[in-house]
Amino acid sequence: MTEKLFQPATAGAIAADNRIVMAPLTRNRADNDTGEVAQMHVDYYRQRARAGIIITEATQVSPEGKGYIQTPGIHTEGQVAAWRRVTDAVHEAGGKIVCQLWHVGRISHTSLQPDGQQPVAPSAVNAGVKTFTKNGFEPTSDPRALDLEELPRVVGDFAHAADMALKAGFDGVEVHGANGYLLDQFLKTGSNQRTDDYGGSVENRARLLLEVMAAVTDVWGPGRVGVRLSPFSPANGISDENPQETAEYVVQELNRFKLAYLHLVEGATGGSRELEEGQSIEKLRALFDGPYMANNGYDREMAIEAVNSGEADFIAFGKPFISNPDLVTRLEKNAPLNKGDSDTFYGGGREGYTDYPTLEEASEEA
Ligand code: 8OZ
Repeated sequence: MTEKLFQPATAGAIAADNRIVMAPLTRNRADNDTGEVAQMHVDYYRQRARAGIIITEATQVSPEGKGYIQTPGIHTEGQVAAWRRVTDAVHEAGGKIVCQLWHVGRISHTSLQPDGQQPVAPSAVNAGVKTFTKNGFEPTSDPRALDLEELPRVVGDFAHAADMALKAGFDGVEVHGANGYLLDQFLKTGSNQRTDDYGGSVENRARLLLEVMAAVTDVWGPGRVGVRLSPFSPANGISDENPQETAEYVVQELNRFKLAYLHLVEGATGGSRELEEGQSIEKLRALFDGPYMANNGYDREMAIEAVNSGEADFIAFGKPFISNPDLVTRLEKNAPLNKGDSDTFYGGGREGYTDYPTLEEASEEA
């Protein structure tokens, strides 16, 4: 019998051939000056088109939203034309692809910002982490707090990027509300010390995210917008006094947008799945009306079980998709997986990017 994981399903208006999703993966191979993707990106995503849905690597919505070298953007005509080649290739191969819309907030460096300005954040509090610049790993620069009057412009940047993603031929967009970037910085108490309508209560801390969701769903309509959150992750220096309460409020509010899916990083991003007392993914999932996409450390068995039991509708795999272009086939056949080389995860060229063998290629070599 074919497990449910390998059967078609819909994420809102997005019809997927199976429930295996390629998670968003930052790979730092775009042109650093233009933020455009290249031919190797076309090949990389095409190779992975058997995923039910591909979520692109995090893609900045504006020059200010950039926080690492060589990450792509989706705010210029050139970037749209470059991404169009990717979406065409994935569609020709029978796949679906959504663009992850990203603003890094304080996780940046002056050398990556327009005119060498300070990165922006809810409050002028350094995350105390590192980012990668042309000089390698460097501490994040001290951010400045966004003025209240600037927030509509930030929402507008997300709306503009959403519109550009539509023009680039994507099947939808995912708002990056996770991992300690701008929208998460607003959500969580450790990074948000504002005393205006965007800080303090959970209603206020969630306001920017919800305004962004409203603006982006206005562009795309129902069933084409997803959101990724990491309620319990300490990624990028994030902390919250009551993460369960924060997430419960947000998830309930998200129901009004008729989203394609809710995507949660379960536990610490790329790390432990363990939660603390009082923290519950099941409770969050139960509060959400639409499809649920689970992520973080799933293997084949866990994924099959989570989908069979109805705990999750989709499972997003990250690292396994880096080293296994044909991950869906390998999971179907319960075949062994290639190991990934972490030295080539971030930056570089085709090595460790488009040269991992499929099962078929591996057997030809043998
Ligand atoms: C790894 C390195 C740089 C950025 C995330 C966009 O964690 C990222 C990211 C991951 O969401």
